[in-house]
Amino acid sequence: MTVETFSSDFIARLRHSRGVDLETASQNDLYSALAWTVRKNLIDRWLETKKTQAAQKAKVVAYLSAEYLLGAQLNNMLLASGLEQTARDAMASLGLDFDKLASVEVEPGLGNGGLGRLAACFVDSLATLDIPAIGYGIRYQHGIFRQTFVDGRQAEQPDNWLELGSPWELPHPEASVTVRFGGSVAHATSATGEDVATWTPSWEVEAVPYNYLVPGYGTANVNSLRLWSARATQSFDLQIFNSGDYEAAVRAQTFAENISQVLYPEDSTPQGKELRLQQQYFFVAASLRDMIEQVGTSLDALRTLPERVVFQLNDTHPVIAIPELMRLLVDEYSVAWDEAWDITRSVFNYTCHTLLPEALEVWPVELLGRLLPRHMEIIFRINDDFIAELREQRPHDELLVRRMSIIQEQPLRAVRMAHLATIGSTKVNGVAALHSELLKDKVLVDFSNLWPGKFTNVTNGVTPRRFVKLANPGLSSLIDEAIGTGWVKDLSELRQLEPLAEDAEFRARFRDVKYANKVRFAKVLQERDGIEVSPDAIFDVMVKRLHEYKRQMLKLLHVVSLYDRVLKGDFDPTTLTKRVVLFGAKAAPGYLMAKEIIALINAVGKTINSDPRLDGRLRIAFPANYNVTLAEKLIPAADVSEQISLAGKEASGTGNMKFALNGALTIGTLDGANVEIRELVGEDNFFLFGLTEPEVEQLQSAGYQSAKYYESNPALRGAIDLIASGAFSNGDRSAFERVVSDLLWHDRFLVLADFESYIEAQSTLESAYADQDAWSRAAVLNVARSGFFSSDRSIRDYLDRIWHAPAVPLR
Ligand code: 9GP
Repeated sequence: MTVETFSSDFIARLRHSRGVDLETASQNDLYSALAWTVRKNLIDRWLETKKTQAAQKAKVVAYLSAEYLLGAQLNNMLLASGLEQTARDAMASLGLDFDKLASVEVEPGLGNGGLGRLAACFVDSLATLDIPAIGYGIRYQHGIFRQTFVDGRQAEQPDNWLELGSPWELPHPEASVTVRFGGSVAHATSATGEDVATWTPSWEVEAVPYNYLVPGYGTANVNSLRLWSARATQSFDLQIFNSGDYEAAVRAQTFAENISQVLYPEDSTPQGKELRLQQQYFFVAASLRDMIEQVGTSLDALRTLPERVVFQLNDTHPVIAIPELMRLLVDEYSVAWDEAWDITRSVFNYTCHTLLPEALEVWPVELLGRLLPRHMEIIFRINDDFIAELREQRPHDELLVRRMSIIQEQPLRAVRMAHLATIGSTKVNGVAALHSELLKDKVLVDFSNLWPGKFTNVTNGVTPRRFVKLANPGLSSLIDEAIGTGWVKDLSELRQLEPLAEDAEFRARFRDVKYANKVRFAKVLQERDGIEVSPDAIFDVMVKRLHEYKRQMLKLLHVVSLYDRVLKGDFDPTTLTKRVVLFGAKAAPGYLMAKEIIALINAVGKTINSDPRLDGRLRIAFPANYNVTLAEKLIPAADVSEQISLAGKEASGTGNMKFALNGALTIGTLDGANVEIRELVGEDNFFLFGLTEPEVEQLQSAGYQSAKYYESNPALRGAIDLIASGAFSNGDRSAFERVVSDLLWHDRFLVLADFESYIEAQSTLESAYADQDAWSRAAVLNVARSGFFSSDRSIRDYLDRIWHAPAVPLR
């Protein structure tokens, strides 16, 4: 496509679809026309992909995920279509500023954090590897909330990403699927003596599919992401409306459409919980129906399901799909129970993303039975069959039966979704080597004893397209020049950079790129948040969801202890290594302690940033509303990546991978994928500290007392006392009392136990940073040795170990 044809397509779009011309167009008109022009170049490929895959009856990977944290679309689409320069030149030829137009896009934030971003990386890699795949999810009207700070405290604003429409989606209301809820089940016996269940639901909702293009990189293949939006089946009840009760007439509509209103509604209230279960069933029911219709609903076709589709369950959120498929097969298509169960178990696989017991979902039997009565019956039957088999294999072990049952009896009768997922799947995987081991040895140990072959590991990965090629053009060009461009599709090629770590000139150029990225980020931060940071400081970065196990508190105590020592005259502030500690974190709206920690970080930042004694040598920068767009600017600028969760708590982490790939050095514990990062980049190029997982376990079972660490470590005591003294709250000693007393008397995540070791690692890091050339060498080695963390490699592992779905390249 030439610049001229791009420009004329763009103008035509503007006129014909937006009804404006260049003179009258708003920024949104221009952005939309630009997006449409780019999309046009992918549509033929998309249609061709669908046709080819259908003609070959190819096995499809159906990724079921309640979250996709996509990030901005325009640049990625341009990269995939190879039209970046054309689009830029075309806009310039029309007197338009491409970057300004691109900044109009509001990123679809349809995920909370790592899990949703992983799903987005995976669909990118599936498309790049030519694997027939479809991502199924929910088109939330409001994605993750927009975070603001009011007096340093988090406030949540709705995310109106669809306010001006999205040019990237293709709605297909004609392909809507009806999803039913509630009601009751009747049973009869068939002529052959089989139980026949008839579910009479009490309400229903329409699931409207919206397709998003997922173009592969360096291939013609374009896959789909299909997100479902809820719509009332009858927009209002005409009879009620005519009778004048307008409110009642629209109530049903609002009720139904609530389902796809908000990502993860607050689930601390019973109403919120129910809505979340509705969301889960809503999208999996629509997705299964959609998939089955593609395969065919005759008995013969249904029997081929295992050869035609594999469903990957992204965490427990979509696990209700297992009883749903059983219901479809048994109740709707009259497949015998045992055969249906064989089919079901062979098409599902489950990825577990956590080690925190509270993150493994359980649904009260009462709630699930009320919302999905037939599914509850099916779950009971699956459980009965499973327990009968278990009793045969492990007689006289009723404790084991109780532990493994899908139904927990205490403290509330509830369905353990992780057990249902494990029993109903062919393979269960963790997301990093350590995590998969802990899953086998602890979280699901009874199941791994019973079925050792069922458990496997697939270490997470990230897409190099978005997180290196697009986010870090400076580094990308340097790599291209050194080793060619093949790395973008085969990240293991980065290994070829290794010898260049010994090349002083290359190191200097690498350093220049990092510095330029820091300058670029400083500008972004100034414009976006009015925060000033100096590119001459170490950029010490901790960005991730705010959770106690991730230990933002540990990072903060490090800062406070430095400050405390300056206040006490322990050392001369001019000897401090210049450092900006950058935080980015959202707290779940109902997670009060996390919100307290955010307030404390901001309070500490406010005090130290304005203290002339520090002369700007130690600063905290905490931009609100950390999102994918900001990550793409921040990660390439980072010097230090903080991955400091308590060992045994972070399943994997994926930020850690993005930082290493962009040449930041990690300071971290032996947790999640840090273990593999350190192994690969080399222990000299990683700052390790902290207890190991077995040590954590030992300390906790011996009776951990955090106060002992407070008593025995003066630097730690100084930091905690300074917070407690009201130094960061205008003398108000009660302001952060909860945080302080929690650290002293509970400290579930052993912040105090790891403090000393963390401070030591930080001072090793500072000495290392002082030798900039040696630091650059380590940074180059981090890049060169992190190719393993490509999501392309993760997807290949899924294909080899779990999915066995061949690639279908387009001609
Ligand atoms: O907490 C994990 C994180 O460690 C991991 O990188 C990510 C993707 O696998 O999943 C997160 N888990 C969840 O968000 C909920 O289980």
